[in-house]
Amino acid sequence: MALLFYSASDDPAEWRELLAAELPGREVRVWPEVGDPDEIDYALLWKAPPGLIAPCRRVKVVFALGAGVDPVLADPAIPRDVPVVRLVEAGLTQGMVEYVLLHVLAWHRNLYTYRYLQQRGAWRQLAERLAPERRVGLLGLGVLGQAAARALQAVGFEVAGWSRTPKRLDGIASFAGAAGLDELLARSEILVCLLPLTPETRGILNRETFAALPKEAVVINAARGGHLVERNLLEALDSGHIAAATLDVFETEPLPPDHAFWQHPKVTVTPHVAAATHARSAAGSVIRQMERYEAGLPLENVVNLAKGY
Ligand code: NDP
Ligand code: OXD
Repeated sequence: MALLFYSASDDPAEWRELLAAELPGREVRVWPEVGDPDEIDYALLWKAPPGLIAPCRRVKVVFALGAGVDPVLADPAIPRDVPVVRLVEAGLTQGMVEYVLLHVLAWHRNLYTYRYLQQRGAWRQLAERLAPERRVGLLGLGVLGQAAARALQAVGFEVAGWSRTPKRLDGIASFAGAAGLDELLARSEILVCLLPLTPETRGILNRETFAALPKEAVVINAARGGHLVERNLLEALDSGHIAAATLDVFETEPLPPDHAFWQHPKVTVTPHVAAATHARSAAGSVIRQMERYEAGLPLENVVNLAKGY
């Protein structure tokens, strides 16, 4: 039997080597070398062209090469009767923790304002606050949200998070559901989005959400571009209600050269790099799930297709 690999952004040669070393007896085929599609029983996909696995009718498990499975589920050819396993791995989590800490601290300690002042040769000491005096709110308290929350808490921030179901996390306030969202927003001076993109969360960073944040809040979106209503953010930045934003993800990627975010003085753009998939640790995580499956053990990190994450 064979595994079919396709990724728009990962090195197939590296993955082939890593997988082949750990999966003796299983052929690793990198698309377009599909061979006999009936021999493909595992598929490992990231941003595959729609319909790519339609001919592979004997696929037993689809592995996503990312944590957010929206690009995989967007393909109507993904079978609905086989498990889709998303990527949960230490490298991805570490990357996101670093990204969130970096950008929360940058805004918290006025890094961009000092840079602006430096460029003008201006020696001006701004009012500084310490982390326990700053409230950070996370949209999403899953694998990445909880890891980021813990890291922010360790620095001393007052951290709260929002999820579909309430959480019990020592020292981290948990809000859930529609009513919980308003409470979370009202107390978030820095808001970090780490939600999956689903029909329920699309457009959640919108005019009403921004209005519910305290004046001069900062917004960090490291989840998906589809969460953000871009024109609403531009309005909120122009009105001054939102002080600044850091955006890693965009509705259109790469961000078009003429997009307003590139030159906006209150926006920091990063090119979808918050948390990259690291082949070595990620391959280990995928192989572990295949071994569980072969041993008849329940798969972990299976996507709930009804919820979309
Ligand atoms: P998880 O599935 O572990 O966590 C998702 C969280 O969002 C859960 O807490 C879940 O609630 C909550 N949630 C989902 N839907 C709703 C809703 N309708 N209302 C309230 N809360 C909701 O995902 P991860 O933490 O692993 O990843 C989060 C996202 O980060 C990914 O989906 C992806 O889009 C993005 N990402 C971005 C990267 C980048 O480089 N920019 C890299 C990796 C991921 P509950 O716990 O109750 O289920
Ligand atoms: C992911 C991503 O979801 O890289 O893993 O965006």
